[in-house]
Amino acid sequence: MKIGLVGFAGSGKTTVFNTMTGLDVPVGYGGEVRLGTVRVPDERIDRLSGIFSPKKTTYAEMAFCDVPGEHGADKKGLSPRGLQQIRDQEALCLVLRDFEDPAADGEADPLGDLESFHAECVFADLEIVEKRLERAKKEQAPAQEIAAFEAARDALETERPLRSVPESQLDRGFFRGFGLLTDRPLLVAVNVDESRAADPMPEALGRRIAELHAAGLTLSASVESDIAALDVAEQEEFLRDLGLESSALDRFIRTAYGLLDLISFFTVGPDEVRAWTIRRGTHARRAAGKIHSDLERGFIRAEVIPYETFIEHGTEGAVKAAGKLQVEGKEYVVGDGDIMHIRFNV
Ligand SMILES: Nc1nc2c(ncn2[C@@H]2O[C@H](COP(=O)(O)OP(=O)(O)OP(=O)(O)O)[C@@H](O)[C@H]2O)c(=O)[nH]1
Ligand SMILES: [Mg+2]
Repeated sequence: MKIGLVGFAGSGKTTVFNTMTGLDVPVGYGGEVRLGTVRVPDERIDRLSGIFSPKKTTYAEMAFCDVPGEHGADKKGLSPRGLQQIRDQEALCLVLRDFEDPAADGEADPLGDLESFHAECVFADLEIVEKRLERAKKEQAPAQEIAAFEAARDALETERPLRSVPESQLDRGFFRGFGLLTDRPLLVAVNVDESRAADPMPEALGRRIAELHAAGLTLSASVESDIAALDVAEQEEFLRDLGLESSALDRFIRTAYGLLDLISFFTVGPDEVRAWTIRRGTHARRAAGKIHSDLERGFIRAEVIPYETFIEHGTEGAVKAAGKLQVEGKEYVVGDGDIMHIRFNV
Protein backbone atom coordinates (compact mmCIF):
# COMPACT_ATOMS: atom_id res chain seq x y z
CA MET A 1 0.00 0.00 0.00
CA LYS A 2 1.64 3.18 -1.05
CA ILE A 3 0.77 6.79 -1.22
CA GLY A 4 2.19 8.96 -3.96
CA LEU A 5 3.53 12.47 -3.52
CA VAL A 6 2.42 14.05 -6.75
CA GLY A 7 2.14 17.51 -8.22
CA PHE A 8 3.72 19.93 -10.62
CA ALA A 9 7.44 20.58 -10.97
CA GLY A 10 9.20 22.10 -8.01
CA SER A 11 6.28 22.08 -5.56
CA GLY A 12 8.39 20.54 -2.78
CA LYS A 13 7.57 16.83 -3.06
CA THR A 14 11.14 15.63 -2.66
CA THR A 15 11.75 17.98 0.26
CA VAL A 16 8.74 16.47 2.03
CA PHE A 17 9.77 12.95 1.04
CA ASN A 18 13.31 13.37 2.39
CA THR A 19 12.08 14.80 5.66
CA MET A 20 9.62 11.94 6.17
CA THR A 21 11.91 9.10 5.19
CA GLY A 22 15.27 10.42 6.35
CA LEU A 23 16.56 9.75 2.85
CA ASP A 24 18.65 12.22 0.93
CA VAL A 25 17.27 12.38 -2.59
CA PRO A 26 18.51 15.47 -4.47
CA VAL A 27 15.91 18.24 -4.54
CA GLY A 28 15.07 20.53 -7.42
CA TYR A 29 15.96 18.12 -10.21
CA GLY A 30 12.93 16.12 -11.10
CA GLY A 31 14.63 12.72 -11.20
CA GLU A 32 13.25 9.24 -10.74
CA VAL A 33 10.33 7.76 -8.86
CA ARG A 34 11.54 6.82 -5.39
CA LEU A 35 9.97 4.65 -2.76
CA GLY A 36 10.55 5.14 0.95
CA THR A 37 9.23 3.84 4.23
CA VAL A 38 7.81 6.21 6.78
CA ARG A 39 7.17 5.61 10.46
CA VAL A 40 3.64 6.57 11.45
CA PRO A 41 3.88 8.68 14.60
CA ASP A 42 1.46 7.58 17.30
CA GLU A 43 1.21 9.11 20.77
CA ARG A 44 -0.57 5.98 21.98
CA ILE A 45 2.48 3.88 21.19
CA ASP A 46 4.72 6.45 22.92
CA ARG A 47 2.55 6.18 25.99
CA LEU A 48 2.31 2.36 26.00
CA SER A 49 6.04 2.14 25.53
CA GLY A 50 6.50 4.40 28.55
CA ILE A 51 4.27 2.09 30.62
CA PHE A 52 5.73 -1.28 29.57
CA SER A 53 9.37 -0.21 29.04
CA PRO A 54 9.73 -2.95 26.42
CA LYS A 55 13.01 -4.04 24.86
CA LYS A 56 11.64 -2.91 21.53
CA THR A 57 9.05 -0.40 20.35
CA THR A 58 7.70 -0.71 16.84
CA TYR A 59 5.55 1.87 15.11
CA ALA A 60 3.29 1.31 12.14
CA GLU A 61 4.89 2.02 8.80
CA MET A 62 3.65 3.07 5.42
CA ALA A 63 5.23 3.49 2.03
CA PHE A 64 5.47 6.82 0.27
CA CYS A 65 6.45 7.28 -3.31
CA ASP A 66 8.09 10.47 -4.56
CA VAL A 67 6.83 11.04 -8.08
CA PRO A 68 8.88 13.72 -9.85
CA GLY A 69 7.08 16.61 -11.49
CA GLU A 70 7.41 17.15 -15.20
CA HIS A 71 9.66 20.02 -16.11
CA GLY A 72 9.46 21.63 -19.48
CA ALA A 73 7.28 23.21 -22.09
CA ASP A 74 3.74 22.22 -21.19
CA LYS A 75 4.33 22.75 -17.51
CA LYS A 76 0.82 22.15 -16.21
CA GLY A 77 0.16 19.12 -18.37
CA LEU A 78 0.71 15.49 -17.48
CA SER A 79 2.34 13.24 -20.04
CA PRO A 80 1.18 9.63 -20.50
CA ARG A 81 4.28 8.55 -18.59
CA GLY A 82 3.55 11.00 -15.79
CA LEU A 83 -0.05 9.80 -15.64
CA GLN A 84 1.05 6.18 -15.42
CA GLN A 85 3.36 6.97 -12.50
CA ILE A 86 0.41 8.57 -10.73
CA ARG A 87 -1.93 5.67 -11.53
CA ASP A 88 0.45 3.29 -9.77
CA GLN A 89 -0.31 5.00 -6.44
CA GLU A 90 -3.06 3.83 -4.16
CA ALA A 91 -3.76 7.23 -2.71
CA LEU A 92 -2.58 10.61 -3.86
CA CYS A 93 -0.98 13.38 -1.94
CA LEU A 94 -0.94 16.47 -4.08
CA VAL A 95 1.77 18.94 -3.02
CA LEU A 96 0.98 22.50 -4.15
CA ARG A 97 3.60 25.23 -4.33
CA ASP A 98 2.62 28.26 -2.27
CA PHE A 99 6.07 29.82 -1.85
CA GLU A 100 7.95 32.09 -4.20
CA ASP A 101 10.77 30.40 -6.03
CA PRO A 102 12.84 32.37 -8.55
CA ALA A 103 13.82 29.09 -10.23
CA ALA A 104 10.19 28.11 -10.86
CA ASP A 105 8.20 29.55 -13.70
CA GLY A 106 5.70 32.10 -12.53
CA GLU A 107 4.22 33.10 -9.21
CA ALA A 108 2.81 30.62 -6.77
CA ASP A 109 -0.79 29.79 -7.63
CA PRO A 110 -1.91 26.89 -5.46
CA LEU A 111 -5.61 27.19 -6.31
CA GLY A 112 -4.83 27.35 -10.02
CA ASP A 113 -2.54 24.33 -9.71
CA LEU A 114 -5.21 22.40 -7.84
CA GLU A 115 -7.69 23.14 -10.65
CA SER A 116 -5.16 22.15 -13.31
CA PHE A 117 -4.34 18.89 -11.57
CA HIS A 118 -7.99 18.06 -11.05
CA ALA A 119 -8.83 18.89 -14.67
CA GLU A 120 -6.01 16.65 -15.91
CA CYS A 121 -7.25 13.77 -13.78
CA VAL A 122 -10.87 14.24 -14.88
CA PHE A 123 -9.79 14.32 -18.50
CA ALA A 124 -7.68 11.18 -18.17
CA ASP A 125 -10.50 9.31 -16.40
CA LEU A 126 -13.09 10.44 -18.90
CA GLU A 127 -11.02 9.07 -21.75
CA ILE A 128 -10.90 5.64 -20.08
CA VAL A 129 -14.57 5.61 -19.11
CA GLU A 130 -15.80 6.67 -22.54
CA LYS A 131 -13.76 4.01 -24.24
CA ARG A 132 -15.09 1.35 -21.88
CA LEU A 133 -18.64 2.56 -22.28
CA GLU A 134 -18.41 2.38 -26.03
CA ARG A 135 -17.06 -1.14 -25.89
CA ALA A 136 -19.65 -2.27 -23.33
CA LYS A 137 -22.43 -1.03 -25.57
CA LYS A 138 -20.97 -2.70 -28.63
CA GLU A 139 -20.57 -5.99 -26.78
CA GLN A 140 -24.06 -5.69 -25.31
CA ALA A 141 -22.75 -5.88 -21.77
CA PRO A 142 -25.25 -6.24 -18.89
CA ALA A 143 -27.37 -3.17 -18.19
CA GLN A 144 -25.77 -2.60 -14.75
CA GLU A 145 -22.34 -2.39 -16.29
CA ILE A 146 -23.44 0.16 -18.85
CA ALA A 147 -25.25 2.11 -16.13
CA ALA A 148 -22.07 2.18 -14.02
CA PHE A 149 -20.01 3.59 -16.88
CA GLU A 150 -22.71 6.12 -17.68
CA ALA A 151 -22.87 7.26 -14.06
CA ALA A 152 -19.09 7.71 -14.06
CA ARG A 153 -19.20 9.59 -17.36
CA ASP A 154 -21.94 11.92 -16.12
CA ALA A 155 -19.96 12.77 -13.00
CA LEU A 156 -16.77 13.41 -14.93
CA GLU A 157 -18.48 15.48 -17.61
CA THR A 158 -19.59 17.86 -14.89
CA GLU A 159 -16.04 17.78 -13.48
CA ARG A 160 -17.03 15.97 -10.33
CA PRO A 161 -14.38 13.55 -9.05
CA LEU A 162 -15.54 9.92 -8.89
CA ARG A 163 -14.59 9.82 -5.21
CA SER A 164 -17.51 12.18 -4.59
CA VAL A 165 -20.05 9.73 -6.02
CA PRO A 166 -21.59 7.52 -3.31
CA GLU A 167 -21.28 3.76 -3.58
CA SER A 168 -25.07 3.50 -4.02
CA GLN A 169 -24.86 5.48 -7.26
CA LEU A 170 -21.71 3.97 -8.67
CA ASP A 171 -20.97 0.27 -8.83
CA ARG A 172 -17.19 0.39 -8.43
CA GLY A 173 -16.92 -3.34 -9.02
CA PHE A 174 -16.90 -2.59 -12.76
CA PHE A 175 -13.94 -0.22 -12.47
CA ARG A 176 -11.47 -2.42 -10.68
CA GLY A 177 -8.03 -2.29 -12.20
CA PHE A 178 -8.73 0.74 -14.42
CA GLY A 179 -6.62 3.05 -12.30
CA LEU A 180 -9.13 5.88 -12.31
CA LEU A 181 -7.43 8.88 -10.75
CA THR A 182 -10.39 10.87 -9.46
CA ASP A 183 -11.57 7.85 -7.47
CA ARG A 184 -8.33 7.72 -5.47
CA PRO A 185 -8.33 9.16 -1.97
CA LEU A 186 -6.71 12.60 -2.16
CA LEU A 187 -4.80 14.64 0.37
CA VAL A 188 -3.87 18.16 -0.66
CA ALA A 189 -0.79 19.57 1.07
CA VAL A 190 -0.31 23.27 0.52
CA ASN A 191 3.41 23.92 0.81
CA VAL A 192 3.59 27.46 2.18
CA ASP A 193 6.44 29.88 2.60
CA GLU A 194 8.34 29.72 5.94
CA SER A 195 6.91 33.09 6.96
CA ARG A 196 3.38 31.69 6.71
CA ALA A 197 4.05 28.33 8.36
CA ALA A 198 1.56 29.01 11.16
CA ASP A 199 -1.20 30.49 8.97
CA PRO A 200 -4.47 28.60 8.56
CA MET A 201 -5.57 27.13 5.24
CA PRO A 202 -6.66 29.95 2.88
CA GLU A 203 -10.45 29.90 2.76
CA ALA A 204 -10.98 29.55 -0.99
CA LEU A 205 -8.50 26.68 -1.18
CA GLY A 206 -10.06 24.95 1.79
CA ARG A 207 -13.49 25.22 0.23
CA ARG A 208 -12.35 23.81 -3.09
CA ILE A 209 -10.51 20.93 -1.39
CA ALA A 210 -13.69 20.03 0.49
CA GLU A 211 -15.72 20.17 -2.74
CA LEU A 212 -13.31 17.70 -4.28
CA HIS A 213 -13.90 15.36 -1.33
CA ALA A 214 -10.24 15.59 -0.42
CA ALA A 215 -8.44 16.15 2.86
CA GLY A 216 -6.28 19.23 3.14
CA LEU A 217 -3.55 20.74 5.27
CA THR A 218 -0.84 23.35 5.08
CA LEU A 219 2.80 22.82 5.85
CA SER A 220 6.11 24.42 5.04
CA ALA A 221 8.40 21.76 3.65
CA SER A 222 11.53 23.76 4.37
CA VAL A 223 10.45 24.37 7.99
CA GLU A 224 9.74 20.65 8.39
CA SER A 225 13.13 19.77 7.03
CA ASP A 226 14.78 22.26 9.43
CA ILE A 227 12.84 20.78 12.36
CA ALA A 228 13.94 17.26 11.48
CA ALA A 229 17.58 18.34 11.68
CA LEU A 230 17.24 19.57 15.29
CA ASP A 231 17.25 17.58 18.51
CA VAL A 232 14.04 17.36 20.54
CA ALA A 233 14.75 20.24 22.94
CA GLU A 234 15.70 22.57 20.10
CA GLN A 235 12.66 21.53 18.12
CA GLU A 236 10.28 22.82 20.76
CA GLU A 237 11.93 26.20 20.86
CA PHE A 238 12.03 26.44 17.09
CA LEU A 239 8.32 25.58 16.82
CA ARG A 240 7.44 28.13 19.48
CA ASP A 241 9.37 30.86 17.66
CA LEU A 242 7.38 30.12 14.52
CA GLY A 243 4.10 30.11 16.39
CA LEU A 244 3.54 26.42 15.72
CA GLU A 245 2.23 23.89 18.20
CA SER A 246 3.72 20.86 16.59
CA SER A 247 5.35 19.67 13.42
CA ALA A 248 2.88 19.46 10.54
CA LEU A 249 4.63 16.41 9.21
CA ASP A 250 3.25 14.10 11.89
CA ARG A 251 -0.26 15.27 11.09
CA PHE A 252 0.46 14.84 7.42
CA ILE A 253 1.57 11.22 7.84
CA ARG A 254 -1.32 10.36 10.13
CA THR A 255 -3.81 11.91 7.70
CA ALA A 256 -2.32 9.91 4.85
CA TYR A 257 -2.61 6.74 6.93
CA GLY A 258 -6.27 7.44 7.57
CA LEU A 259 -6.80 8.22 3.89
CA LEU A 260 -5.96 4.63 3.04
CA ASP A 261 -8.55 3.57 5.60
CA LEU A 262 -5.82 2.08 7.74
CA ILE A 263 -6.01 1.70 11.51
CA SER A 264 -3.65 0.23 14.10
CA PHE A 265 -4.10 -2.37 16.77
CA PHE A 266 -1.47 -2.94 19.41
CA THR A 267 0.33 -5.80 21.09
CA VAL A 268 2.04 -5.04 24.38
CA GLY A 269 4.44 -6.75 26.76
CA PRO A 270 7.94 -6.59 28.23
CA ASP A 271 9.55 -7.66 24.95
CA GLU A 272 7.78 -5.42 22.52
CA VAL A 273 5.14 -2.76 22.22
CA ARG A 274 4.02 -2.76 18.66
CA ALA A 275 1.50 -1.24 16.27
CA TRP A 276 0.04 -3.44 13.54
CA THR A 277 -1.62 -2.05 10.47
CA ILE A 278 -4.96 -3.30 9.20
CA ARG A 279 -7.77 -1.96 7.05
CA ARG A 280 -10.73 -0.61 8.95
CA GLY A 281 -13.34 -3.36 9.20
CA THR A 282 -10.89 -6.27 9.50
CA HIS A 283 -12.06 -9.21 11.64
CA ALA A 284 -10.06 -10.44 14.63
CA ARG A 285 -8.93 -13.64 13.00
CA ARG A 286 -7.56 -11.91 9.91
CA ALA A 287 -5.90 -9.33 12.11
CA ALA A 288 -4.23 -12.11 14.12
CA GLY A 289 -2.76 -13.38 10.86
CA LYS A 290 -0.84 -10.11 10.56
CA ILE A 291 1.15 -11.12 13.61
CA HIS A 292 1.74 -14.70 12.52
CA SER A 293 -0.06 -17.15 10.24
CA ASP A 294 -0.25 -19.66 13.14
CA LEU A 295 -2.35 -17.19 15.08
CA GLU A 296 -4.83 -17.01 12.24
CA ARG A 297 -4.89 -20.76 11.63
CA GLY A 298 -5.20 -21.76 15.28
CA PHE A 299 -7.26 -18.76 16.40
CA ILE A 300 -9.36 -19.45 19.49
CA ARG A 301 -10.27 -16.01 20.77
CA ALA A 302 -8.98 -12.48 21.16
CA GLU A 303 -8.68 -10.73 24.48
CA VAL A 304 -9.21 -7.08 23.74
CA ILE A 305 -8.69 -3.91 25.72
CA PRO A 306 -9.47 -0.69 23.87
CA TYR A 307 -6.61 1.79 24.33
CA GLU A 308 -8.75 4.30 26.25
CA THR A 309 -9.95 1.61 28.66
CA PHE A 310 -6.38 0.56 29.32
CA ILE A 311 -5.25 4.12 30.03
CA GLU A 312 -8.22 4.66 32.33
CA HIS A 313 -7.33 1.64 34.47
CA GLY A 314 -3.55 1.71 34.12
CA THR A 315 -2.73 -2.01 34.06
CA GLU A 316 -4.09 -5.15 32.42
CA GLY A 317 -4.82 -6.56 35.88
CA ALA A 318 -6.92 -3.54 36.81
CA VAL A 319 -8.86 -3.81 33.56
CA LYS A 320 -9.64 -7.46 34.31
CA ALA A 321 -10.60 -6.70 37.90
CA ALA A 322 -13.02 -4.05 36.63
CA GLY A 323 -14.58 -6.64 34.31
CA LYS A 324 -13.60 -4.62 31.25
CA LEU A 325 -11.53 -7.23 29.44
CA GLN A 326 -13.40 -8.10 26.22
CA VAL A 327 -13.27 -11.70 25.09
CA GLU A 328 -14.01 -11.71 21.38
CA GLY A 329 -14.47 -14.32 18.68
CA LYS A 330 -13.10 -14.47 15.15
CA GLU A 331 -15.80 -12.23 13.67
CA TYR A 332 -15.03 -9.35 16.01
CA VAL A 333 -14.31 -6.16 14.05
CA VAL A 334 -11.04 -4.83 15.40
CA GLY A 335 -11.14 -1.20 16.51
CA ASP A 336 -8.48 1.47 16.11
CA GLY A 337 -6.28 1.30 19.19
CA ASP A 338 -7.40 -2.11 20.42
CA ILE A 339 -4.79 -3.81 22.54
CA MET A 340 -5.04 -7.46 21.55
CA HIS A 341 -3.90 -10.71 22.98
CA ILE A 342 -4.59 -13.69 20.74
CA ARG A 343 -5.29 -17.11 22.21
CA PHE A 344 -4.51 -19.82 19.71
CA ASN A 345 -3.76 -23.50 19.36
CA VAL A 346 -1.97 -25.20 16.48
N1 LIG B 1 11.23 28.67 0.29
C1 LIG B 1 10.88 27.38 0.18
N2 LIG B 1 11.49 26.61 -0.71
C2 LIG B 1 11.11 25.33 -0.80
C3 LIG B 1 10.11 24.77 0.02
N3 LIG B 1 9.94 23.48 -0.31
C4 LIG B 1 10.82 23.23 -1.31
N4 LIG B 1 11.53 24.35 -1.60
C5 LIG B 1 12.58 24.50 -2.63
O1 LIG B 1 11.97 24.36 -3.90
C6 LIG B 1 12.83 23.64 -4.79
C7 LIG B 1 12.12 22.39 -5.31
O2 LIG B 1 11.91 21.51 -4.22
P1 LIG B 1 11.76 19.94 -4.45
O3 LIG B 1 11.47 19.35 -3.13
O4 LIG B 1 12.88 19.40 -5.23
O5 LIG B 1 10.44 19.95 -5.35
P2 LIG B 1 9.83 18.72 -6.14
O6 LIG B 1 8.36 18.90 -6.06
O7 LIG B 1 10.38 17.44 -5.67
O8 LIG B 1 10.34 19.03 -7.61
P3 LIG B 1 10.29 18.02 -8.87
O9 LIG B 1 10.54 16.64 -8.37
O10 LIG B 1 11.35 18.52 -9.75
O11 LIG B 1 8.93 18.18 -9.43
C8 LIG B 1 14.08 23.30 -3.99
O12 LIG B 1 15.06 24.26 -4.26
C9 LIG B 1 13.61 23.39 -2.56
O13 LIG B 1 14.65 23.72 -1.68
C10 LIG B 1 9.49 25.62 0.99
O14 LIG B 1 8.60 25.22 1.77
N5 LIG B 1 9.90 26.92 1.03
MG1 LIG C 1 11.36 15.91 -6.75
